Amino acid sequence: MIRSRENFVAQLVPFEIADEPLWVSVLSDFKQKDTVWGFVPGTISQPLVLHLGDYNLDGFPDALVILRNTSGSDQRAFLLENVPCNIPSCTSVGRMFHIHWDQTDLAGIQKAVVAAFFDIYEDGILDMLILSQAEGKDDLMIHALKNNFEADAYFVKVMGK
Ligand SMILES: [Ca+2]
Ligand SMILES: [Ca+2]
Repeated sequence: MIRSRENFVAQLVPFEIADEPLWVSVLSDFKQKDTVWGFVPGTISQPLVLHLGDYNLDGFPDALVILRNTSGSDQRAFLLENVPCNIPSCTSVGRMFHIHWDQTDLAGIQKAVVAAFFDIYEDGILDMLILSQAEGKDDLMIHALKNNFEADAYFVKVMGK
């Protein structure tokens, strides 16, 4: 049975926390100097995805997302840091996302299509994996970026038998 996309999204929401759905804007500033970025419209084969992970170990989940330059064809991965709310729309939840525009390693990867957190050296600090697709090529390229964040924290890995 083929379901419509709207139905599929509705089924992913298990319950409402209020009588009316509560929507809070936690990301509103998409402007980098004179350039405006926006989410890449999702498709069935490549849906719009936020990959979550606490890259700076402050206890709040951050996110990686692919954004497209609204006035050009540039498409890049951006790191969204979970920070205290400083805009009126998110005061009820206290947190918001701030886009790291100055992340030069991510900015150097053109035509990014997927970005996710992954702990490459298994040291407890999340690194990043980015897939990009060069113009006119079918094959994807994978980029691994090591997170230089130095955490003053201990990391314990527990493995089951
Ligand atoms: Ca965090
Ligand atoms: Ca790591």
